[in-house]
Amino acid sequence: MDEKFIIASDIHGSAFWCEKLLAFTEKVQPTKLVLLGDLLYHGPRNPLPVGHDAKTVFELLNAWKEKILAVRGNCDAEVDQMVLEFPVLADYALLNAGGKSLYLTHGHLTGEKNPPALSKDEVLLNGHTHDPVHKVLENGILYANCGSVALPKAGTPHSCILFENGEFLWIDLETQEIFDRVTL
Ligand SMILES: [Mn+2]
Repeated sequence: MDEKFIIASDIHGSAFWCEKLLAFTEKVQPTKLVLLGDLLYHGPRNPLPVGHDAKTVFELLNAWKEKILAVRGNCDAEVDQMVLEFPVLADYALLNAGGKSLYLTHGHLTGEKNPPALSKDEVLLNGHTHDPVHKVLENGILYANCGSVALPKAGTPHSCILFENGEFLWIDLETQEIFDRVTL
């Protein structure tokens, strides 16, 4: 089982934090870089993130287009697809990871409080809340949130998930250290 995935979300146009994510991606060389939405815009509810530069972010991401699997966030618009060279407008995607099926979606359509109908060998993956957590939901499925690359919820690290050897590892993008983990 040597497949590796990086799962990240909510870059919100920060070139500074996008570069941190891509430096980690360069080091890990994953099979896929999964992006769970909110790529280029900060959105009216958020402050401007450090290093906000949407044009640089789309150029940085386009350099990784062959590796990227992306879904749409609530801040992502049709015009973004005109500059991004990989599909970004799907509401969800499925990815097989070590015999489990990952249901990938941003979180504003289906999430922890209104999960899609999934079976026990599926995992619900979200961004959107900027809160890096995992828990087993009432319906028995594992819910995991990769947190935000650029605008983490107060007290949480700038983060992404690394899937490796059947585990989700939460990575602090400032230090590249693991701060949480769960076995699938
Ligand atoms: Mn969002």
